Amino acid sequence: MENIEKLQKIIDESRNIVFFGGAGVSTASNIPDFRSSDGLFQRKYPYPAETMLSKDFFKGHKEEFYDFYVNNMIYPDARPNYAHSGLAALEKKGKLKAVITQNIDGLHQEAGSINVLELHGSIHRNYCTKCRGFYPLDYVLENLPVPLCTCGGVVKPDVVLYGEGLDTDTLDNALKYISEAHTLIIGGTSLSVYPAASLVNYFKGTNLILINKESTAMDRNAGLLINDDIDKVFKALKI
Ligand code: CNA
Repeated sequence: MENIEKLQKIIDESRNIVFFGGAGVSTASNIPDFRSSDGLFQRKYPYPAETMLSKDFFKGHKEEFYDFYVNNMIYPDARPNYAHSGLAALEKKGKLKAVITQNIDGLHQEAGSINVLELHGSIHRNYCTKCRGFYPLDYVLENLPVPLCTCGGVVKPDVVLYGEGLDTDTLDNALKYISEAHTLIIGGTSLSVYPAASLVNYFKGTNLILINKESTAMDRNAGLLINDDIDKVFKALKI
């Protein structure tokens, strides 16, 4: 309980908070992460998950890609949890300036967050690889095994696949928010996917808070380290 009180005090006193998060933010919404003991990387498939979610695999095995992607990355029934709604409430109060996420599930926006920087894209945006026509998630789900555009081109999720680069404007924007933040809350991320994870090194503010179930490479830099469920932590806060 002592840690929650410390976190509450920091949040109460901060006016420029930035959140940097990952898949662990959504596990309480029943979306598995990659690296936990019950995460996606533990499941058995013909190829490793990183291969099946790569740019080259999409190019050469579209049907297998979509089968894996839809069955493992899309959870249409998932709803935001206390972490998502707490962060949205902090933004509404003017305390939180940005949510920077590696997640692609859109749950921060569903909870009401406005300034969400999606480093790895979103399952909710899909574009034709030929004419750049836009398609929502429903179109993809209704047009399997491989969704095609009306022009005949293949529709691709606006998700950063392994082997693809991140959007430079989103990266620059994220870097700006982190380097100007007074308080950085890092949560639900193994901090092992680059270049996204390296962004947290640009923080030069006062309070570095880390909320994660397992240890990470940043643990020793954290002013406040909470090894717990981020959903539970936000549920206990008064926002
Ligand atoms: P990861 O490498 O799977 O790490 C997740 C981390 O969260 C682990 O260290 C866990 O210990 C921790 N964790 C899990 N549940 C909780 C919880 N309830 N409270 C606190 N900590 C928890 O995931 P990262 O995000 O670090 O890796 C980046 C990948 C994962 C990105 O490319 C994402 O696109 C990708 N991903 C996203 C989603 C999603 O959008 N919801 C789901 C699965 C994977």
